[in-house]
Parts: sequence; C-alpha cells; structure tokens
Amino acid sequence: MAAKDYNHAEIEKKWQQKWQEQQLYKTDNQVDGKENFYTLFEFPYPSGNLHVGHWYAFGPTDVIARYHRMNGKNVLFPVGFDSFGLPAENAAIKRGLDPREWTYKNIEIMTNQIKSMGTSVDWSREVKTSDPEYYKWTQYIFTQFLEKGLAYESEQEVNYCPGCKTVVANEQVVNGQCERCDSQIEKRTQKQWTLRITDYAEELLNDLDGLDWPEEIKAAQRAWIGKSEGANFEFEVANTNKKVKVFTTRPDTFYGVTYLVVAPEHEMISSLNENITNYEAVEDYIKTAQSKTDVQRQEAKEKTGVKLEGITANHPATGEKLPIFVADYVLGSYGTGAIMAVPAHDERDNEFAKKFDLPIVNVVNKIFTFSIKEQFDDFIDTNPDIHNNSDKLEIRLPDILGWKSIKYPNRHKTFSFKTKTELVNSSRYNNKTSEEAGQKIAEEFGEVATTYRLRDWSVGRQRYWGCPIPVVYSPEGKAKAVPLEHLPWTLPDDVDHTPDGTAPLDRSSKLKKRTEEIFGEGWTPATDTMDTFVDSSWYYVRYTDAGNDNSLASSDLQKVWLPVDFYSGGAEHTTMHLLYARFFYKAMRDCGLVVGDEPFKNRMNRSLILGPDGNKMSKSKGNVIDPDIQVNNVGADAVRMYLCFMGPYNEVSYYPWDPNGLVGVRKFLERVNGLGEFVTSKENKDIEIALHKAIKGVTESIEQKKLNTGVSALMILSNEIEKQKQVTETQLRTMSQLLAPYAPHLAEELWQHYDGTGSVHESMWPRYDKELLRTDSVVIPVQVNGKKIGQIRAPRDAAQDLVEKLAKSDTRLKLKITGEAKKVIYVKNRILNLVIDKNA
Ligand code: ANZ
Repeated sequence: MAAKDYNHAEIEKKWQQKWQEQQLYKTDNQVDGKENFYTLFEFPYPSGNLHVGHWYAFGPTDVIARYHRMNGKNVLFPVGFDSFGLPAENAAIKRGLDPREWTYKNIEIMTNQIKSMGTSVDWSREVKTSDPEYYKWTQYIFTQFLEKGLAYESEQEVNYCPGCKTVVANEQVVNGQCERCDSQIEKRTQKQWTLRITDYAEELLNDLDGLDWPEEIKAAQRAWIGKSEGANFEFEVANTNKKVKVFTTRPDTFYGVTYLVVAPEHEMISSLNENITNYEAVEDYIKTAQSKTDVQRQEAKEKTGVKLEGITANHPATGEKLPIFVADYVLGSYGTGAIMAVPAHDERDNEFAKKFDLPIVNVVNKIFTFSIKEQFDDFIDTNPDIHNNSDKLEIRLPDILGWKSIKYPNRHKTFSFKTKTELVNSSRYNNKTSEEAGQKIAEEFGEVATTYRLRDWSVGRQRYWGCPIPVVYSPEGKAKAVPLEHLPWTLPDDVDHTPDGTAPLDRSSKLKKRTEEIFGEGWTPATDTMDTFVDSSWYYVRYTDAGNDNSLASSDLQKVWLPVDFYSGGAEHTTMHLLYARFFYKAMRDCGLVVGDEPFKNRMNRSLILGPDGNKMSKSKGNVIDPDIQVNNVGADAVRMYLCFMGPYNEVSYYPWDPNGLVGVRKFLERVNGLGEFVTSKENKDIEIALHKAIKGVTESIEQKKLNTGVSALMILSNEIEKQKQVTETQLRTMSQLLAPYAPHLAEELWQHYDGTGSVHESMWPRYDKELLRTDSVVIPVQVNGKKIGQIRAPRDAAQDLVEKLAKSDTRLKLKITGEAKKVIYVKNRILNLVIDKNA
C-alpha cells in the first residue's frame, strides 16, 4: 500500500478528536486482569504560556505512560494545575490583572496546549488547587494537623523576602536568596503558622532506605535533614542563675574547651544585659550580624566576635573560668545556638582562638601505627615528636589539626597504617579512645543528644493568591480551626491584593463579617494564606478520586492507586516539594487520612532544556522556544520525539535546543511515513532482524527512562528498510507500535493504514525474538524445491556441507526431506534450498 503525504496538522487534529470521542485515555479504577500503574508528573503553575521546558515535563513522561499502557497495565496519567501562589500572582500584578482571572485564563490556554501535544491524560481527574472544591480539603488537612499539634503558630525568627514581600520557608532560601525572585533574604521575628516537619525528621531519614529512588536524590534529602549525633552540656554563667546549653558532636573534646560562643540571636545576651559591661559594643555587633545571611556568616573569610565582658562560665569538670563570646560563626538556628569552643580540634574555633589570643589545649592524640618502620627513617628525622620502638613505628599527633601538618618526605610512597585515638589532658579519661571517652563524658556531665538541620516549615504567606488559613481567633485571641461544615473557607474577593508585607486578607471586610456571623462578635479570622507548596503536597492523592465531595479521596481508591508507581519531575524539587510531600503524607497518615508511609515508590529527576544559545530559557534573554510555533511548523509528534532524542531523559544534565535537530526528527518522521512505498509480501530476513533489534532497543530505552536511544533504534530500522527497499505490512505495523509512545498521531495513522485492529495505543507491545538477535549464529530458512519447510540455526558464515548436515539431522526437518537432494542451492547465512526429485 502506498504511503500518503505527511500532513501533520490534519493527522494530529483528526486523532486527537477521535481519541476524545472514544474516551481512549479515561482510566477505570480497576480493570480485570490488569495491574494498575500510576504515572505522575509535577503539575504546572499556570503563570503564563507554556514554553518548551514545560513540554519537556509532560511529553516524555507521556511516552512512558503510553508504553506501560501498551504493556497491559491500567495506567493512571492525570494532570492538574498548581494554580495558587506567587508565580501566578506576580504575573497578574505585573499586568494589572486580577490573579483569579489571569490564572483561569491561563489554565484554559495551557489545557489546549497540553491537549495539542497528544498527551494520553485522563482529563476527568483534573485538579486545580485554587478551586474551592480542592482547597476545601487542603484546609481540612490543615485543621487535622492543628488538632494533632502538627500545625502551630508561634513568634519566631523567619526568612523574609523583600522581593515577594512575604515570609518564605527555609527550603525556599537558596544561598541566602529567595528561590523565586533571587532577592536577599532578611531575618525577622514575627508570629508565623508553621508545620512540625521536624517531628518526622527521623522517619523521613530512615524511610529513604526503602525507596526506589536515585541515590543522589536520597543523599540530598539526607544532607538536608542533616542528622548529627552528639551531646548537650550546660555551662553555668558565674554569679547568675543562667546556663549556656551547647550542642557538640565531639563530647570527647570536653576538657579542651577554652571558651564558649553564643550566636548573636541567643536570648541569653539580652537577659544578662545588666551583667555584661560592654553591652553597647555587643549590641552593635549583633546589629551588624543581623544584616548578614547565614551563608555569608558561615563563609566569612575572617572570624569576628565580641567578648561578653563582665561574665564568665564555669567548666563543669575542671571548674575553670571560661570567657564567653558572641560571634556570628555560630548560628542561632542550629543545635542550641551556642557552642563549647575547642580550638585544638575544631578549625573554626582554631581560627577564632588565634585571632583573639585564646588558649589552645590539645586533648586528643591520633596514633598512627606503621608496621614496616624501616621505610620511614627519613620521615622520623623530620618529625622529632615520634615514638619509635623496635618492631613498629608510632606517631602521636594532635587529632585533625596536627595530622594535617605532618610532613611527608616520601610522598610518592604508598603505605598503610592503622589509626587509634587517645585522650590527653583529660583527667581520668586520659588514654581512653575518643569513642569510649566521648560516650562516658556525655553521660557524666551532659546528655546524649541528636540534632537535625531540618527546621519546621513556615507556611503562612502575607499574600493574597493562596489558600486561606482556616483558623479564627476568639475575642481572647485563642485560635480555633474552622470546622468542616464551613469549609471551603473561601478566599474573599474584596481585597486590594498589592503586596506590602502585611496580609492582604487583613483588609477584607467580607472575611471579617463572615467570621463574626459564624463565630460571634469579636471573633477575627487568620489572614495569612498558605505556601503553595502545601497545595502541592497532596494533589496526587486527590487525582485518585478527584470529584469526591465527602472526603479528600476515598480510602478504597487510594488503596487502588497509591503509592505512585513512577514520578517524574525537576531536580530543583529534591529538598522542597519532594520532602514536603513525604512529610505531608506521613502526617496525613497519622491523622487517619491516607494509608501507607510513602507517597512515591519510584522517582526520576529529569534533565533540563536550555535555549539555543546554551543559556537557561528566559524571556529577558529572548531565548524562549514557543512550542505552539514549533508544533505549527513540524507537528506535535516531531516536537515530542525531538525532546526525547535530545539526550537521556533521566540524567540531570542540560541540553540546548537545536532547531536543526528538530528538523532532522521531522524529516525522519516523513521518511517513516513514506516507507509504505517499499511494501512487498516477500519476507526479508535482514529486515526481520532489524525490526527485532528495534523492538529490543526501544523497549530497553523506555524501561531505563532514557528515551533517546529508542529514537535511534527506530532510525536504524528505517535506514535498513530504505536500504533493502523491502518491508512487509506486518513489519510496518509492528514499527508503528514502536513509534506509538513517541509519535502517537503518526503511529495511529500508520497502524490504521496497515490494517491494525483497534487503536495502536491499545495494542500489545511487541516482544522481540532473542534467538533472532544472536550474533554468533544465524537462522537460515530451509526450503525443499523452493517451498519453506522450516529453519535451522547455524554458526555465522558456516560452509554449505555443515548447514546441509544440520538441516538433515534436525528432528522436525528431516521428516520433510523425503529423498536425496539432486542439487543444493546455498546462499551463505541466508537460505538453503534442496532440490529433490519427487519421483525418485
Ligand atoms: C565541639 C567540637 C570539637 C565540635 C571538635 C566539632 C569538632 P555538625 O556536624 O554540622 O552537626 N556547632 C554546634 N552548634 C553550632 C551552631 N549553632 N553554629 C555553628 N556551629 C555549631 O556540627 C556540630 C558541631 O558544630 C558541634 O560540635 C559544634 O562544634 C558546632 F573537635 O563542638 B563541635
């Protein structure tokens, strides 16, 4: 059958309409004999038109969803919009529009764009986080957290973004800057609604072990949670009733403490203002420190600080009087906000002690034991403090700092040694190892303690376009959750939403009126809205039962679909959304709202697309690729396939957009469309092998989520067909199946053209024949008088007599070879034809 011209616009429109009429991608919750498979991608913000980077999130993930569907799975592949939040609001403000209007108009545009890509999405499950039907449940979850003590409001130090004019969470501060607008974050103290994620620190850490996630994502979450084990000690401030509590990971260095440091934020400073004789200088120092970010403080080249004159601390073991400093290398938000300084063993303390001329007392030696001492004679000469006995060489040096200063005359030699630690200057703990002594010192003078870097999650935002915090206050100021019957606690519309650092909902008389009408005179509403990351922490649960009015999702449907089998998203969410969602899921579980411990079984962080100039795509750089234009020019199939072809999807690397690459893929699809011109009924073994190679290549490529090598496998197949100028319809039908995940419209067109039954997207994924792909041997068809009677496997390039022998000794074939061959025709590796005289 001859091929038609490739008219992408016609084909794509036609099939999108047909699929919609047939409801081809509507997912039933259970299908007999099919395993459920939940494929999820991070839903988009409707902040403006899609650019091709968005396509990159959905398009290749759609390839994966389609592949699983063709492999007999019942696939859930939903979409929605993360439609509350700063990006939408900021974009609306810039244009002087109402965020609601702007957002919903964009959702409409984006919906059409996502449809134009030919995604196999089940639109009946769409969620929009700014719909009252959705945020009713976000609010309900919040009230359940409140009841469980997992949500609380407290006066605390917060990260304030002067650009977005709101508080942001710790995770949303990247290198001291706002992850959204890059403004320098300021520290402020204010009342804030917060979620107790730190209660889950240990579980979040432990459960990572059981997840089928890339190691680097797990490692990043581990580092973010930042568990440190050690001890707390309390040092009395002499002649006061105050104590300084410190956290250390090195209790073994307790006898080496020569001074204490408190962070500029430490509450002790103001409470001892009468005792501190240089209080003014201290206050000045604190002010300067406050203008720096934590990152700047930690990275500062030179340590700074001020001694708190007039007070000292008592060392609990030695009774020695220790000076106390305020210094910004100690952070208020970590551990206890105060440290015991051990300048002999901690580099930061060492630098500080040298600058302020403080004593440095070594308390831990490291003993290096070398068994073959002869090799080190020259070494011994240059290091006089070495203990040398007859059969081994022992070097005792102060731990860490000392070790770094060892001179190696024989650097080129590799040698092995054992190390051991030994305490000195530590009273009765002398000669004990660090480990043993640390444990005992912690027990005797302090308490064993664990600290996490993770902070509780500040979720209140002083912005308009978000989910209102469903809390009201009694006239006495006591917080009360808005009960379910009054949810959704709707976002009022009588507000000037221009951000000014205060909550816009404070200016809503409708909200105030509603609160008083329901709860009584003098009651007032909470006026912050929630961080948009709250909305996105549970959307994947809602997809399982999107229309449910009575609960966030029925537990039956949750059990059917959760946890998510495959979740694809951006690497930037590793320690934000991905961590928040895991916490949320566990907290929801503890409130009886979901079942199971983890939301996402398997996670993949995808690569990123750059502009054609190699820079991040952004309007200001003028390098944004508009997918609509590309689709118009070359078709959605070509764009999808090109996105997959750019490089492995599952590696976090950067691929610049290459217009020539896209044209190349378009040309390839034209060639595939034209392969019909070579159709014959004659079987060609080379093509059959090439086809099976392609099946293997595409299957493996999609299984491994690389996707790019699958496109190359199809290109190789197409080349082979063009070279041989032969292909059967059956082979082209199979090829269209392989094409289906990547180029769903053209594949459907070809499938129908070559008489496939039903939709190609509902056909069974082809399997490859392993035998056919063996390269050390070949399969050779055997004929008698030109009629095929079967085939044999023979070593590649075998000589005729061996092939003949193999055929004649084959148990099945020999029954069909009914006489002596008069003549044997053998084409190497291809065919064996025996001419038998029938009458003989
Ligand atoms: C004494 C000591 C001796 C320390 C030594 C280290 C080495 P990680 O591993 O990151 O948890 N520290 C504690 N609280 C701090 C704060 N708020 N700001 C800055 N530094 C702080 O680090 C824990 C170590 O960091 C603690 O153990 C403490 O210094 C310091 F040879 O105490 B260590």
